Amino acid sequence: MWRGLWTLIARAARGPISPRSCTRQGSGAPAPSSGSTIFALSSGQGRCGIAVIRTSGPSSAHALRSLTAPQDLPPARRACLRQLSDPCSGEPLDRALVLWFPGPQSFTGEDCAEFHVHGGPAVVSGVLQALGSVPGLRPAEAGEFTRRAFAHGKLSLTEVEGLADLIHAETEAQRRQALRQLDGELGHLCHGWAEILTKALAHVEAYIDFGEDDNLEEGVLDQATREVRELEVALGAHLRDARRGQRLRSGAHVVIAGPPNAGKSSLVNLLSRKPVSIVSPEPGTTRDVLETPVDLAGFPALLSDTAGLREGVGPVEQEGVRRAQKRLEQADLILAVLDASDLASQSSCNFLDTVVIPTGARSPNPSGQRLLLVLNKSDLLPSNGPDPNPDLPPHLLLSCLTGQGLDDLLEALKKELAILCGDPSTGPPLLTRARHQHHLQGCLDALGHYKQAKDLALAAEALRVARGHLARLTGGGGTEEVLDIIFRDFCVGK
Ligand SMILES: Nc1nc2c(ncn2[C@@H]2O[C@H](COP(=O)(O)OP(=O)(O)O)[C@@H](O)[C@H]2O)c(=O)[nH]1
Ligand SMILES: [Mg+2]
Repeated sequence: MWRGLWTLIARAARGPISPRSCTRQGSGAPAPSSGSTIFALSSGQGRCGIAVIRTSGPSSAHALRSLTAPQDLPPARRACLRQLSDPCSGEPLDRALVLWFPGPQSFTGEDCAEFHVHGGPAVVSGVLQALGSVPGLRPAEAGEFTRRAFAHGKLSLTEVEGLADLIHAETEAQRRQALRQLDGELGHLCHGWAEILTKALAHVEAYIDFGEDDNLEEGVLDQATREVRELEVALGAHLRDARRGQRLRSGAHVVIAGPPNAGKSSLVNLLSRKPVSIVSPEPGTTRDVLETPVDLAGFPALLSDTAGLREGVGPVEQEGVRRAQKRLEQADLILAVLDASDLASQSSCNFLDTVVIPTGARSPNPSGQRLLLVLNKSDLLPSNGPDPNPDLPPHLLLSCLTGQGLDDLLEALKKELAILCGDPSTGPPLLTRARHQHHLQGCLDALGHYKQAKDLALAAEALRVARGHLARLTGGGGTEEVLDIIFRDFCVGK
């Protein structure tokens, strides 16, 4: 290969993204406020066995010495039992474990100290007050520890988002996804893509500078175009999956629908394990859409109970039916409920014809709306007989009254939700935020401009724009505004 090409690769790499360095430099973050040392309670509020208070900044060592005088600093990263006392009055505060993390080997990259104190409110407030009296220390703002970690290149932006998601994770699937993102999987993927773009850019620039030169290896430009095309395919596949990651982060929309009295509200209460909806033998009880967040077989879901779908009712119930239909259109997964002992009724047949059959039970389309058909009140059917409804689309038998069939339903829901949300244990890294989707789409659009570019200068510029989007996804060149939005998710002490 032409020797000068590597020089060009190096030159291209000095552009807006440096594939390896941008995760570790967090160039968009504010410079860590030099001089100030922050402190906060990092464990939850309220009475507890042990509470963790930590500091970060250059005065951490001084703070640790002041509260544990006359003893000196403990060895780095080793827990030591120390008497804590107020540096001004000498008043004993607690006997606590203390830890000393000299920078840069700490969470924030700065000197850090941790005080593992007894969790009573008086102990915690006494230690916080004592820290406040040490010169150079001030209380931390929400998310400030993480922001400093980002500013010192300890975490990339996608890892910061993973950490925020981990703190807020409520279901097993959310926890798995957040941990993967915290481990930097999405960031690594973006860096791999950025490296491909850097190489393609170097090839194009080589052609601009030395196109006429006989020494330039043949097909340099073709190779760049081939790489861009492959990247387009990879980005396109990820973007098609983008809704999955967002569902995993904010919950899939699961809408329970069916004719009146089929047991929809009973099913909502059974799945959410709380009395969300009124259950009554009187048809038309539920009118407004009732929504409740639930953990469904380890996946987050927003479960909606809706009015029974029927015609010829009064204006209030009619409005309920209209709202139910609207919610059905927005559903990721429809749980269609019918009364197994009343399948021949007009309302059951209508529901089958207008909702179940058109949507297609267990639709094979992985990105479209999904549907599970549930025949409730199986306890009213003759026991141990053959399935009384072999002609219906695939369905599950359930009794909300006895709980029979619930395990099978949860298993089916797990499969459906794994398709809708992506499997965080095995699948490719997911795009969990609109921000990720925006930058990948921007990158893809720029690659489109590359292909259409009439001259090589424009083509090179398109590659630089594409690379800029990948850089911003992981935090290089991020604006203050974006960073503020992301760090707002954190609590004080994180
Ligand atoms: N036998 C039997 N009755 C049920 C079952 N599920 C619900 N019901 C009853 O059916 C009636 C209507 O239930 P509800 O949940 O309010 O139905 P909705 O109108 O579809 O929301 C109530 O009297 C429930 O107690 C079931 O599995 N078996
Ligand atoms: Mg109801």
